[in-house]
Amino acid sequence: MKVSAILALGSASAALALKGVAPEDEHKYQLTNGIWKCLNYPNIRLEAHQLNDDYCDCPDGSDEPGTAACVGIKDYEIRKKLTFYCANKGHIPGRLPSNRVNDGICDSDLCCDGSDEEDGNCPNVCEEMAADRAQKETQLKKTLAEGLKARQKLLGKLGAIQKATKEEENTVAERIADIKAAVKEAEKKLVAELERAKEETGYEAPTDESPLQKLTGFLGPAIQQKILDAAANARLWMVDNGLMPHPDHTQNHSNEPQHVQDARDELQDEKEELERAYEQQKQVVAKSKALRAGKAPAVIFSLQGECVTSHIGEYDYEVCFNQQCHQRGLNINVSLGSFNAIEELPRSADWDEVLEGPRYSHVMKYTSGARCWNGPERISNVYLRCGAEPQILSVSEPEKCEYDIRMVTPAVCEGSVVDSGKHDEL
Ligand code: MAN
Repeated sequence: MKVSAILALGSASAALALKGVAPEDEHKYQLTNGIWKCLNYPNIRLEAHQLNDDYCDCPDGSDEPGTAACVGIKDYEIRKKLTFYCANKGHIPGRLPSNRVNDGICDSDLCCDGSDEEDGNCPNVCEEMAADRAQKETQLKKTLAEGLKARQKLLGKLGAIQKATKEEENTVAERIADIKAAVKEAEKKLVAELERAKEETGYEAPTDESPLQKLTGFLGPAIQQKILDAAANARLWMVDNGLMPHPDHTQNHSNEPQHVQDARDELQDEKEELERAYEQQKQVVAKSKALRAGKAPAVIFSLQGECVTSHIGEYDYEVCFNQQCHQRGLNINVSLGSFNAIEELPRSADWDEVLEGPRYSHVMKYTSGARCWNGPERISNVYLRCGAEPQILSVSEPEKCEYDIRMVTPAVCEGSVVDSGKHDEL
């Protein structure tokens, strides 16, 4: 039997230094008067030589932290927790599932010190791995720093867009005030022309009071106005959509003198101009709000209309920010969806930024693309990670006509650089 324990003699309670045990668990491996008890089965009492002796004594596997002797335990919940700790001196400590201990394979990625196999069977490659990681860490810092710099430029652009949008908002508000004044003027002019026509020819215009006006007269001016506005909007919408003839064509002003008709047309034109200005104001205010929303989505706004293209597999793929994605090939040119939303992705514990590069932090969702033959409309999820140079890295189609596009953009670079555990604010 192999005893891989070092006994600190001279006291009733002695610490064991066992292979495969992490420093934070060492306190669990103490001998009291020469006896150690299984961690979850204190009635099973063992002597030092029975620990890591390649024979499983404890039903929880706790007597074999450094061997694979307990990997046959039937209870999966217990079995999956059996791990082997590698100190990996000079590099990052690792944990290996116990069934990979002493299996004849050097698991250098997790155990660079070779301690997972019999002594001498696996080389210690921790120094090389540490050097490689340090180099990758420098690369990561460089990528993030360059990405942040590129993002800064976008922020400058965003600032300009925000400023222009604010100015547009002011211009539209001024325009609305001007048009309102013009509507008032046109109303006065129409009244004056009607009076002139009455004096000159005795012409009486038909009353403007609509049945709805008559019906709502008792409600008071504020509520009545609200109802009349809603009705006017509904009328406008129906006229715009061809469901109703233009009001000018329905009112009977056929025997009206030309100068009154001209004044009436002028008023109508001003009113229509006012409707268009209100519509424009609605759009500008919505854009302004989206820009104020902040962070990545707002920066992506500043990329509006910019496209990134890559040839992958048999197709060219194009992602346009806030617009559409396309797939083009010999006999194909289809939309993979129109921009619909951008969402933040949760941090994944499995993603090692040093080895794998910046994590994917956002996903842009594109929906309602070209219909798939005999299937649904194409949709795309565009995953974004930080980098200075916009680039499509890969495209896959996990489900028919559903595309996962992975790409790099400075828009999602965040304001700090990871440096072996600590953060440098830039
Ligand atoms: C084209 C491409 C493919 C897609 C098929 C579906 O060939 O858009 O990506 O899977 O159509 O018929």
